[in-house]
Amino acid sequence: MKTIQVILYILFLAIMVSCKEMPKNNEMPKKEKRLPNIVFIYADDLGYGDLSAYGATEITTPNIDNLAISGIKFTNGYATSATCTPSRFALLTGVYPWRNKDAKILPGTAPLIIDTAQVTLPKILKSQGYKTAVVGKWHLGLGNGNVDWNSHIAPGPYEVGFDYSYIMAATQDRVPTVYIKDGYVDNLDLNDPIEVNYEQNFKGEPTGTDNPELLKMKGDLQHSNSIVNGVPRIGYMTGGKSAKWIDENMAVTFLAKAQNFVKAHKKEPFFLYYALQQPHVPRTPNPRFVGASGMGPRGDVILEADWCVGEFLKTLKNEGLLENTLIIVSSDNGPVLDDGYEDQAVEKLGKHTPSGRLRGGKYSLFEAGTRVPFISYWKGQIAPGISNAIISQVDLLSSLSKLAGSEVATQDSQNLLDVLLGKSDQGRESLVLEATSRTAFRQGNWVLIPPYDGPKELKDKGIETGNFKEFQLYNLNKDIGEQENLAKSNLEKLQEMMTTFEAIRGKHYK
Ligand code: NG6
Ligand code: CA
Repeated sequence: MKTIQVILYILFLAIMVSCKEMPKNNEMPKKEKRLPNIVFIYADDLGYGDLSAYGATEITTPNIDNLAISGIKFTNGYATSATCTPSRFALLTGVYPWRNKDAKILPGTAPLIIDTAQVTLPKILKSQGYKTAVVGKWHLGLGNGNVDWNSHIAPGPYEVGFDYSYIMAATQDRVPTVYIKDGYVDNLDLNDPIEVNYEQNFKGEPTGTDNPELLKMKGDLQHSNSIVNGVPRIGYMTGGKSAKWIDENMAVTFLAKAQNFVKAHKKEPFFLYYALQQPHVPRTPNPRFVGASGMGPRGDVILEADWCVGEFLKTLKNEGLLENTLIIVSSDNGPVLDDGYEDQAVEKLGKHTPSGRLRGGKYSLFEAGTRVPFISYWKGQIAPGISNAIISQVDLLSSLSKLAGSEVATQDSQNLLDVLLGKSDQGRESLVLEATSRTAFRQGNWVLIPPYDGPKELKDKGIETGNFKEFQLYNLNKDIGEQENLAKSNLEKLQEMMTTFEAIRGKHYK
């Protein structure tokens, strides 16, 4: 049996080698066209109305604006979900997040929620010869359920398809508050091992609840566990002193890693997933951005994020990579003001409208939960324009695979490469939207939101979740702010949409 396998393997190798040599023997060898680099820049909680290119007047984001103006600004670009983990899951797998019951906001100790055998965007690109990297926020779980933070942490980004990773495990407001480089906590002193627990504190460790005198920023009850750099977090942690991040330096830390990666791999096609931490809480601008927006920390970190994009673009330009790099900028979910810390996001908002003209925000089934800034830019290849085509981040798997010369279709991910490159405005016909494990449905210019309860804790905080005891139906063409519920007056449309929605989602979608 074994000998047969060996012979087959040798045969296979021989065929592979001869195939590789073939072009040399051709009379007219084709000049190999280099595949374009792909950079996906993903903001965290950036709203549809948070950029000046998308209509903000109280804040100016020149660097991202420049991409939107010189590239394509999508007005109907969507994250798949109104929170982080599910959106990131869909982005990397091309699968709607509601198909995976674990694709919910995860604690820092959660296991990896992507099956390591699953097709992913970085795996496809890698198989096409790309060097792949993720820098920034991960929030898709790590390990198999019982991570030892002091040794190799796996499975994680590498097993999902990233050659290089420099990440934070979950969110900036959750422990562990350390960077993880290629599966190892960066700068860890093994004599000061890290332990993490989301249930109970470690003996002698101060918490936000018990030691308010140590805080430079106050958190609500959920954000009042371990204190790191004067900021109380979700979850408890002990040890790892030398490895703890300094929040105010996080932006430049990730930026430098992103820049170094593209510099190191400029000679081969690369895919960089650059996952910015802003403007998620805790909002901790570097001193040079403190006060820059006049809007408090939330505005300041949006300016900081915009600066990071500008600096990163300079690197691409200086390395001569701009003409061969497709850049996509988007956000993982809509905006939120008060998300657990007293940082004056509400008080200092002034006339700024983070959701633009859309209703709702993060956690919401209304449009602003999932409709986000969505920009594609490729110098010399994409003609500037505005696209109203419906496109979702779940489509990037098929679309970018196509760009890299591979045709991979999943049940949910549509190949919209031509839309992304501005060659077509035929986007999706319909799209399932998700927020806190509930789903709504957009079809053409109509949105259907089935009746749902709760989540009460969000409603109590004044968050417009979009959940209501009756059906909601909106015509976005006439009512982009989703004010006039047409469910009762247009039963026919409601019925038609319910049928299509249930065909995708199943009858037991609740
Ligand atoms: C919520 C947190 C919120 C934020 C969010 C994750 C509470 C009360 N709120 O549970 O502060 O961390 O999770 O945001 O704990 S996301 O953008 O990563 O989905
Ligand atoms: Ca988010």
